[in-house]
Amino acid sequence: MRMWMWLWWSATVLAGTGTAWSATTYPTPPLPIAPMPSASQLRFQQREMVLFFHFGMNTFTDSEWGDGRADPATFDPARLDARQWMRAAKLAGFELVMLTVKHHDGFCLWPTRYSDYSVRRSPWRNGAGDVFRDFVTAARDAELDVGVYLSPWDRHEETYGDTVAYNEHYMAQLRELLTGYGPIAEVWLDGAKGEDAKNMSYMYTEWHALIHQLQPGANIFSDAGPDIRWVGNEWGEAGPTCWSMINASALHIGQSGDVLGASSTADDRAEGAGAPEADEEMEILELVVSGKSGGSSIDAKPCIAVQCSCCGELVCCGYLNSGDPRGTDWLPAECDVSIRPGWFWHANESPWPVETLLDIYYKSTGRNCVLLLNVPPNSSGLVAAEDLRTLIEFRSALDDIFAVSRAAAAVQVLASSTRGGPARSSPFSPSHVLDDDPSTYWAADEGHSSAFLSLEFEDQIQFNVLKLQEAVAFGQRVSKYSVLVWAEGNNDRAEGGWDAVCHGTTIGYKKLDRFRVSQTRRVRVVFEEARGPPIIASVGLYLDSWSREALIRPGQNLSSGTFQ
Ligand code: FUL
Repeated sequence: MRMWMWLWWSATVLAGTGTAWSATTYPTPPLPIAPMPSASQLRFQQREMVLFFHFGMNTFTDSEWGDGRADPATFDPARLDARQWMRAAKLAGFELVMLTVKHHDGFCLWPTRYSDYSVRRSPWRNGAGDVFRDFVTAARDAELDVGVYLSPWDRHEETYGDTVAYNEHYMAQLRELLTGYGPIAEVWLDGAKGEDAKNMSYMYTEWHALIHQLQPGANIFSDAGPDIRWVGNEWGEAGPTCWSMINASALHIGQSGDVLGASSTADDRAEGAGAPEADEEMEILELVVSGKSGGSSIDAKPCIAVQCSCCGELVCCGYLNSGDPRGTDWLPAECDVSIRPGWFWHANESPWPVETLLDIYYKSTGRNCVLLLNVPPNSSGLVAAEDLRTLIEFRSALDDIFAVSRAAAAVQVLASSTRGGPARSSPFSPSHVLDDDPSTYWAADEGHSSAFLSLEFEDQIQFNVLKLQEAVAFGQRVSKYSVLVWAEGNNDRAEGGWDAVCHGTTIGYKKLDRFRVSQTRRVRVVFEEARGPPIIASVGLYLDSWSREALIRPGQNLSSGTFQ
């Protein structure tokens, strides 16, 4: 090709359709802002929900914290069928299931060589059974990943209290579980122990190293990571501001009272972590879990409740709960909560209504966290029929709300700026927020920490839920945004104008905001503040007819009635 023809061709293509880039001009992806998630942490957040099974001696003794003295003969789940548990998990749309193989009472659901207090001494299958083996086999058959909860606090084991001996014991049990049952995706290290527990130190550094050595793909949960952090309460609620970053060195396992964060000063928190400004710190209450959790002193973990400056709702606001925009560690939070008042099955308890589960979902998965929902099998060894019904209804509600995004009908997506612009030809074009591909995204141009996206529709659309997702592989960025809808001109307002329906702080992997039903042809999300140019993977608009208006709390300061 002659030189002039080549120049003409490249000028036409690059300026015209813009779909062809030469190797030297193709725009690079933006630089990430540290800290960044690991591959297994990203995978963890993409699951969005995990199903927890609390099952053990407590199931038969009607207790929550067994004292380790119940007779092994008491454990006899006549109809135990882990395949039924997995059917429940599949029907409800879970991908990861986790079992309490040893709770605080020390009774082991697998025939461990290191304790005489296990299924081996029970009448169940004449002592030849292994609940964890059944669990893992059924999970693999159902193509579900497996997690394991092994309580550090052990009220039966006689070495408990002797630091060297008990750490050897605990690590020997970890080895059995992590080498004998195939891949394990999550290991749950519960920080809970009673006030009467013998004093001793857990060798966390060695535990963590051993787990990662034996199961490199596993995420380790504890109050303080190293891969997943606790959210700071057991009713499944993250803070309305929730960063995946935190300073892990400020967290202390088992001392969850550290809700304000040891390393941050009050000024730091007011500025960044979503804590209220000093003059708004009007209502600081000690919240004791009631209703949703076990109801005994075990769950009376304190949380500082404050009135949200955005929506007026009383919200939990602690360091674990909110994370830290200046945190040096990527440690996304997991929100544990039970479908019933107790963690273990009790004949006189029933599951929460589906509206409550939905509310929990919005406040956990919808606030940049993973929901860890506990469904305790009963003393026959099956998921109770009413729990199964609730799970199925929960799934129907989620499918009903989120199956169709009204945003998909947008005829145009405009952005204030686009990396590698102009928008239409950039690989980071705003239209990527509407595709279902989490690996594509819109990136605002370099230097633009505030930016906006506008979705334009041919016909009026109705919605009351907004979904935003950042491409968190590049670090979590947005710290303040508003959602505006266009109101057409009318008698009061000839020209029409933008109305705010919702103000938010952080976004992260997934943020869901609920508000009163809006009807409009134009929706604008204004990213007001961020740690760098916003990078948005997805925007969705949905109509939720399940959430009850009754869940709206008093004190809202937006005319349109934000209630998230
Ligand atoms: C707590 C434990 O004390 C409860 O019994 C339950 O296992 C819950 C998930 O963690 O800390």
